[in-house]
Amino acid sequence: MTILDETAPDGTGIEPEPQPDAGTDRASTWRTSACILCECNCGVEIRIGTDGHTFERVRGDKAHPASRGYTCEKALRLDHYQNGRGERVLNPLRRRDDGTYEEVDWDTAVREVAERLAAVRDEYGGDKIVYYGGGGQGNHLGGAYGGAMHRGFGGRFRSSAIAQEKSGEVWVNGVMFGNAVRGEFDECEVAFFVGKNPWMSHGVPRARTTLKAIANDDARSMVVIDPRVTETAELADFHLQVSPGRDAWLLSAMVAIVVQEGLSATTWLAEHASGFEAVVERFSTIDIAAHCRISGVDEDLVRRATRRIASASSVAVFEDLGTQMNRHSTLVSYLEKLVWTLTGNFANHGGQQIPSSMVPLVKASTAELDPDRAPRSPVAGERILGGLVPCNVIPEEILTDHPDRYRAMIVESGNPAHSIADSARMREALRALDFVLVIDVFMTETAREAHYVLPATTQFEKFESTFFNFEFPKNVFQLRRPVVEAPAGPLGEPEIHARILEAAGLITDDDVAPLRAAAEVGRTEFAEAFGAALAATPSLGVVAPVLLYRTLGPTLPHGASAAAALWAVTRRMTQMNPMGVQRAGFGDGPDAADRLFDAIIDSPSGLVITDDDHDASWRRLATPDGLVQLAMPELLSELDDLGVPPGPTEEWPFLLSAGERRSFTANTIFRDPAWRRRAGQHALRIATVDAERLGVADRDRVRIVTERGEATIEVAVDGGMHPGHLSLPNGTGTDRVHDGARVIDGVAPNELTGSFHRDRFAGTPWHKSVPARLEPV
Ligand SMILES: Nc1nc2c(c(=O)[nH]1)N[C@H]1C(S)=C(S)[C@@H](COP(=O)(O)OP(=O)(O)OC[C@H]3O[C@@H](n4cnc5c(=O)[nH]c(N)nc54)[C@H](O)[C@@H]3O)O[C@H]1N2
Ligand SMILES: Nc1nc2c(c(=O)[nH]1)N[C@H]1C(S)=C(S)[C@@H](COP(=O)(O)OP(=O)(O)OC[C@H]3O[C@@H](n4cnc5c(=O)[nH]c(N)nc54)[C@H](O)[C@@H]3O)O[C@H]1N2
Ligand code: SF4
Ligand SMILES: [Mo]
Repeated sequence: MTILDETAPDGTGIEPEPQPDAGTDRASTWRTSACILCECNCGVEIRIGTDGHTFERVRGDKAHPASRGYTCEKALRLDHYQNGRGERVLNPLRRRDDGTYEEVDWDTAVREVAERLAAVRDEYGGDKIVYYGGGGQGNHLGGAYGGAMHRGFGGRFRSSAIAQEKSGEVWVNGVMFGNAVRGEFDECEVAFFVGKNPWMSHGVPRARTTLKAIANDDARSMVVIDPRVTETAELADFHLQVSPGRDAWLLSAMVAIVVQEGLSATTWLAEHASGFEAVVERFSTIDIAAHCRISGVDEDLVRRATRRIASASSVAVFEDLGTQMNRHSTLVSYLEKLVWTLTGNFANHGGQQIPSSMVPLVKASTAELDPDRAPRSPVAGERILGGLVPCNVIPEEILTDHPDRYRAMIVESGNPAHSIADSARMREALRALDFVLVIDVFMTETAREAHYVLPATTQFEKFESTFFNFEFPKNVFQLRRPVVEAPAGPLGEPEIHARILEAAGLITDDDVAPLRAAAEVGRTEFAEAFGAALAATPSLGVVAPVLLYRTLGPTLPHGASAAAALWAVTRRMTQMNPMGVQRAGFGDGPDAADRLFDAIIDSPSGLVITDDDHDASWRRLATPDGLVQLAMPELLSELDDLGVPPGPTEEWPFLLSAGERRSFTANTIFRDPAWRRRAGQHALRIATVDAERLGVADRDRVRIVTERGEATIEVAVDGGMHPGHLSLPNGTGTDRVHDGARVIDGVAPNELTGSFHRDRFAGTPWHKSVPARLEPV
């Protein structure tokens, strides 16, 4: 039986401390890894049972440089991922005509997958093969190799969950700073959370410790914009309880207060920013009282919160899904950034920084920022940002007779049939494709629509890491080692992609052999040979990560061949930030990158990869004139007409937030519902006044109806909910086989959402304000 720590609370205010090993000195079985459930990837130690696979205990790893022993309650349940009742796929599966699956051996599967991809490429062009996913919250290494496989077949278009959250912010950050920006929450005087509940969703290292430190310090303050009295809002000095979906009115009022009360950092702006006049002109006419009234927040409170931000020596900010998956999301992202840039909070100690990065996950390219060259999706013509087609557009790009429609999809470590808006339409789109390949650990909602399912090893059976490296000034990276042995059958993603490329003849023995020989001689010889091979055969460049895996990979210590792609990554990073790498202890000169790469492989608990000074943010500011760009004309003119404020109508008296992060939600990473111990984790939150008006009590069941679907669900009456607002958890509604029948646990949020309601700049969905009504059952 699995014994997991039950001591950790869930949002009750007590932070789970790393538990000491209760006297059973079995040090040899504690293995170092990380939690895979959110972008923080806290370092953990896992005690493996004598059976070799059970996670008996999980505790925080004090040696991890970012989490330093911290975990939340979710990490303690990682056994439900590794050994849970999810339907694990152990052998490659091929779909029969009747929709059932048969097991085939790897050679057959790989050969047929390569043939099917090549057939689509040859008939329609490789750009008709779209790639989705490439990593979840804990695994990005596979995506590096998957991207290479996709490009090897001529693929151009890709998407991932990031394109239903961050795209608008990617564009705004790109224009204003030319780079991605993060807050220094450890050091800030004021923390500002916009549509973000870090107590539950984290995103900030050691979130609960950090939030409590701010709350307990009279000299520091927290400002939270959220329609619900969340666990974070309860700790805030200023909770602006906005009416759902009306953040654009609230944040434009805040900017107008800065401008009209003369709170701007004018001296700082004169030196560091351009476009101030245009902003002043636009915001000097905003009717602050009217905007506050529409937003539902008391004007005096808005003014006091804004003055607190303006008077602070530093402000760290995090905007997240509450506004990024909502009305006016790109505009709101811009307004939020104006609040802190106008008040001088960029590149100051404790403020907003541009951290170094291994791989720029959330950054717009130069072409994407150029209106004349900006890439667009082939059918719907939607803007591509951060290299990603907006998730909401994917069904439109398939369900059409447009000649450029996608014909095949590779899904790796993602579950779009569950996570993209309008699941019914997404399933229809998958069924309309000539070919669907899914690479996953489990039989998911998406895998059930695939022609082939290739089984991957779990994240605890292989080397893994993420590129969620956003720390500043010291940035952190961890290459995790396997902690349990893989069962026979599944393979790591690098191996899967290498085999597919080889079966298609896109990497040959002639490509591999000389490089392999050079790698055996030494790193310098390898670097020379690799550079020469790419120069001689430029087409090898697109599959370079897989080539590294096959050549450099086998020479790496500890069996870390999957880390081979990091060799190129660390070289690029060192080239871009030699000072940061040097300050982190890797010296300078031509071998610094190799020292960093070797240190990564030798540091199972993770390490500091770059140590920046505060001027680093200025050096990374990549705008044409080297100044922060305050004016975004397309967005300023949006303020001329914000439209009808969303709110209750006769047909749709509620706005539903479809997908709230709770103590026991973790996207669809756990497919075993048993991991959720607490009652009510599946329930629909409703405000007390609304429940009373409708005559429903806690735990009653209701029917929720939206434009796209309906579901029956238990309610949780919540005094902290804004009237007219409903909230459904994310990650529920996954299916599994129980006693031979398929059962669904909870409501899948995207059975209720639509893909046409989306931001007109970034295509991001309006999941947080879906018009809805409730009916008795
Ligand atoms: N426990 C847990 N943690 C997670 C995850 C998980 O599944 N479970 N997933 C991870 C992932 S992938 C992500 S992207 C992050 C997301 O992290 P968050 O964005 O923090 O998570 P959410 O709960 O989706 O939304 C945040 C808040 O938005 C508020 N909100 C709803 N409507 C509005 C509105 O109209 N205006 C404003 N201002 N706020 C509104 C909600 O009340 C909620 O408190 O969490 C990560 N962490
Ligand atoms: N309505 C609504 N929809 C939402 C959201 C919302 O708030 N509301 N949130 C959105 C957000 S922010 C996100 S991030 C997405 C998340 O949705 P997705 O990005 O689609 O992914 P996950 O649910 O995290 O599932 C990841 C998949 O990876 C698989 N997996 C786990 N480990 C491995 C591995 O080692 N290798 C491989 N190959 N596969 C593995 C898991 O089994 C799972 O199928 O959902 C989005 N959808
Ligand atoms: S869920 Fe996030 S905050 Fe919690 S332990 Fe895992 S990585 Fe850390
Ligand atoms: Mo996410």
